[in-house]
Amino acid sequence: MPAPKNTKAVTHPESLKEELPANAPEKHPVNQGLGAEEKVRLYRQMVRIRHFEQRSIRVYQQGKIGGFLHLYVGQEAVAAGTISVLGPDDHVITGYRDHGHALMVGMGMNECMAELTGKLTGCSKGKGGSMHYFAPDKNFWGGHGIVGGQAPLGSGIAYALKYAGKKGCCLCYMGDGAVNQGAVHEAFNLASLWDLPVIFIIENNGYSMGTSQARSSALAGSLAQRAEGYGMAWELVNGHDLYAVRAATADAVRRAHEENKPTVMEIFTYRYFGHSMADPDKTYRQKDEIKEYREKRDPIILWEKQLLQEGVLTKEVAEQINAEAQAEADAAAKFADDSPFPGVETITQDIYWEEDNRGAETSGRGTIVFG
Ligand SMILES: Cc1ncc(C[n+]2csc(CCOP(=O)(O)OP(=O)(O)O)c2C)c(N)n1
Ligand SMILES: [Mg+2]
Repeated sequence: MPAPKNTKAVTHPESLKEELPANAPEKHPVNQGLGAEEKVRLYRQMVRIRHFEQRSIRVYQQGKIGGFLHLYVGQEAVAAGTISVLGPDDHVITGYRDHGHALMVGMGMNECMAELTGKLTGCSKGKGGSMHYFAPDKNFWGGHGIVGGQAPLGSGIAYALKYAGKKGCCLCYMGDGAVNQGAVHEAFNLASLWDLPVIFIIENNGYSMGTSQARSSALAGSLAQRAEGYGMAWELVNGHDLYAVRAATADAVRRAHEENKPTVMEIFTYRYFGHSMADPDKTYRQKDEIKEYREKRDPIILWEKQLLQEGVLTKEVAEQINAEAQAEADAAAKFADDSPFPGVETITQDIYWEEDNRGAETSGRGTIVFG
């Protein structure tokens, strides 16, 4: 059967040009307060994500990664912009396209690369792979393979924060396809009903695997607008503009911290590679569309231009940051190569907490997490 025509797919980039409000996000207090060093740090963080991803492609091609590999290239400003405004009691949970978030919360390239290759030194001891990065010590709760499955968990984390009396929130990321899952709507409902400090972030990259948003989602205006049905605040955000992402996130975090209210943010972004490395990406979108994003809307190029213009970055420093990130990713690939696989005796470990901690008190474990 021939691949269905995908003529409506380009409505996604068009919506960016025409519909997003130009509200001078660079003037938002969260951006006005950014020093030169922090701006360059954000650049470095996005560049590190990109080099990590590009290096992981080679590792995959060398046959060292079993299972899926979902790349974040093109979406870097979403993780960088949102996570960079968080405080110590704010938490993060996401789906399987999780490498960018993991590096942003402070996980190291070594533990992430080793996890991709199933090594014992990986963040999940080599048992989770690409889709299951975890770092509870960094308030990072995965890494989930079931589309939309993280939405009820994100609401649960927000519930726990409120219950524990913390002034914190949970950023709960999902794709544009995930918003059609029943579990997401159950999570929306309870988040609003119980006034939970959760921020649902739809990373709208225009596609769910090989299906464009136009072919999969019924909507009045936008995916985020569905929040209206639940009485929740919502916002559309240009995901190629770091200032815009930070400004919108800061508003949502304030709403969560001060009012215990949820928000739905729909951030328009784009992935340059296929859904996963198993997706040859030849049938459902035009090469020109990818080219246009790479050339005109690349979040890293745009941020670099911005910083050059502001005089806080030079071409030489940008090149040095790129070279360092590449070297760091190379070193991580070597670290993964040199690390051992988990032994067969570990196969029954880390399945159930209670099994690994027999006799230990299981009630009140939330206090360990949030205490
Ligand atoms: C419940 C469930 N249904 C189907 C799948 C298979 N699947 C994996 S990713 C995906 C597409 C999701 O797309 P989107 O939510 O837009 O996220 P993106 O991959 O673009 O980040 C599907 C259908 C799954 N993992 N879980
Ligand atoms: Mg998508």
